[in-house]
Amino acid sequence: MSKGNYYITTPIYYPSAKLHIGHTYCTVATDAMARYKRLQGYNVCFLTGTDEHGQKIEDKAKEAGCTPQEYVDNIVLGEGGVLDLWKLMNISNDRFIRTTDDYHVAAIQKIFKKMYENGDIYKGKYTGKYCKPCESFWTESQLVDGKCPDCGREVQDAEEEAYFFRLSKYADRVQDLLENTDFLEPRSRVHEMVNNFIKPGLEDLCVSRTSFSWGVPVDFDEGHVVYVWIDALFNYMTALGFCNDAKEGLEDFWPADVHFVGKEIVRFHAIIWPAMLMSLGLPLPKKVYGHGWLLLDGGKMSKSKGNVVDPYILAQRFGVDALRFFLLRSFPFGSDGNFSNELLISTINTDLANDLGNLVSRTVAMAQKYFGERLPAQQQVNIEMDKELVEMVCTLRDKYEEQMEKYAFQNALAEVFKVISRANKYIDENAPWVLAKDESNHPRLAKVLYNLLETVRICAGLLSPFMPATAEEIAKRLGGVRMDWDSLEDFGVLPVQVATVAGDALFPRIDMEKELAALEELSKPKSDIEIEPYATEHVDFDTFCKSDFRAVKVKDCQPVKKSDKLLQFTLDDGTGTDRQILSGIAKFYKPEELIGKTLVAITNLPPRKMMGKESCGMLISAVHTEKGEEKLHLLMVDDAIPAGAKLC
Ligand code: ME8
Repeated sequence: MSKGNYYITTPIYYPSAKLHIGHTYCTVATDAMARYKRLQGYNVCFLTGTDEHGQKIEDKAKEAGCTPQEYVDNIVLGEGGVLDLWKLMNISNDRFIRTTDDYHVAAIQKIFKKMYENGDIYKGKYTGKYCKPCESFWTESQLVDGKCPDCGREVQDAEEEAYFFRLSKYADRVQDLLENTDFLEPRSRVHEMVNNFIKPGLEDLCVSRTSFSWGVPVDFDEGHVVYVWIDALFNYMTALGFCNDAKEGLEDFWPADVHFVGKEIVRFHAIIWPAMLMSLGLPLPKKVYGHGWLLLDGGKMSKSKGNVVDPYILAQRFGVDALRFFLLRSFPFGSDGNFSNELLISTINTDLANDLGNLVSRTVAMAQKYFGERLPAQQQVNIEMDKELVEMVCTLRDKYEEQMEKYAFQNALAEVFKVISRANKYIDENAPWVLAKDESNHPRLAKVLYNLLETVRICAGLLSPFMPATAEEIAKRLGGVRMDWDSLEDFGVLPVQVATVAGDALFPRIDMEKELAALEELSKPKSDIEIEPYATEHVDFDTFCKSDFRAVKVKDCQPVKKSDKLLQFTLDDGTGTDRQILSGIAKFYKPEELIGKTLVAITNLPPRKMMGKESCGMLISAVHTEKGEEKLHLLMVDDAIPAGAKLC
């Protein structure tokens, strides 16, 4: 019987670049919590997704020479993208939302209109500062040394007609919510919100933009797109069918039990989100938990700083469960933690190879060696020296639960590992190898091994939210035993004649020095010159032949107004009619250098609009990175080749 419904969410990620270990951290934590709640018997809905609108994405797509939709599709669905990463990390989300999903876009338009109609959104003029990377507006007084208070980067002046949300109207209610309830945790984040944002005076929030178009259009005022945070925050409800019929579950799962969010986005979740829900008269989520950051060399990981850690490499070298475990075992969830390869390897060696791995292999190996496949039925009853271990195991589930309910993953795991250490000590105290020598001690030996196997069962069950594949493997080695929640409080669930199955070491010990050297080698660029990885997927010959490559001669080349990336080419393609192609290569060439050159173009791509101009094809260039800098050379061919010659 279900204990009830439980709704948990991660932030939805910006697919502006590949995700790194910092993003993985939050998703793994949410997954562990979701699995724990399922283990307890709740009917869980775990939502994650991607937040795909905004200027940052529009800019990135332009840079990459594709549409924003193509750009996000590649990062979300492409090889090594967001979905692949969550699959690799064994993330058990029940739903995945993309803010470009039609149902979400239509729902956001309805929500925006509702707030406009109830008077909480009004039209005004926006003047202030805008941080492009964070997609955040700031007032002068909120800046720190004139820079963005979140990321410390330069901000730009911005002025435009815009819609505003009456955030100020909800200041008192939000302050009361934060100060007088457990809505926001850890508690330290409450003081930060109240002192830094509410007490200085909460201003109305600018909630539409006209300077870019990659967003949800305001359907009653052309040219405006909805501010990306409004679009993003409501994902938690549209994914359950709020303002749409495509999804369902609102009645079962709203209000959410908890939103896990990184500390820099607590402001959006603990002030703006409840205020908007209040405006619509909707129930508030029960909790927002602001976790800390994984730091590298004391700073936040970011693509622009070049200090991101690749979860694919770590998972491939150390295993998915080891990586999941490390993330939640090593850092208190509510605070920042310093990531290092040394810490990762030493955690795996100490906790997983030495403590857990050893306990499992020694216990199973001894059971097999002394008794074969099954323990004998004849076993001594527990004696005084078993008491401490058995008591620790019997009370473990409660202690673990107490910590898990506080999202104190590190402490919950510490409780389990106290028991694992105690069990290893119990082996030494009882010296089964000595008991084995004398047949009359075999009932005692069987009891010792039973106690150990039962300890392993309960520990593995409680570790299952963190290391699901490992827990499953351990269950197999204990003869496919039960590890449901009720059974994790009961010592003695294993059948007396438990059947064991031998296997390889769960976590082989890692040679720290060798591994650090290997990781160092992997992180070095191979040479000054880096080339794109080769495609691994074959393209069939007929498909390839459909691409129409032609020699084209540059008749004219001009910069495109308001774009520092695009050049506009007028080309002779041998047909007698000029062909226009736009190419994002202004950084690499001056227009006049190219006039008269013979280039190669693919000519049968569908025409595309860029900066309002049509582009009919694409020029082919060679690209590589040199000393970290992107280089590009247009493919130029012999001028003797006539315009229109087909390349095949
Ligand atoms: O903020 N350590 O998306 P995002 C820990 N789209 N957590 C980290 C981290 C690190 N080094 N780096 C990033 C957004 N994160 C919005 C959310 S929700 C309605 C919209 C966490 O992809 C970060 O703190 O920039 C945030 O919680 C999450 O990854 C997504 O970040």
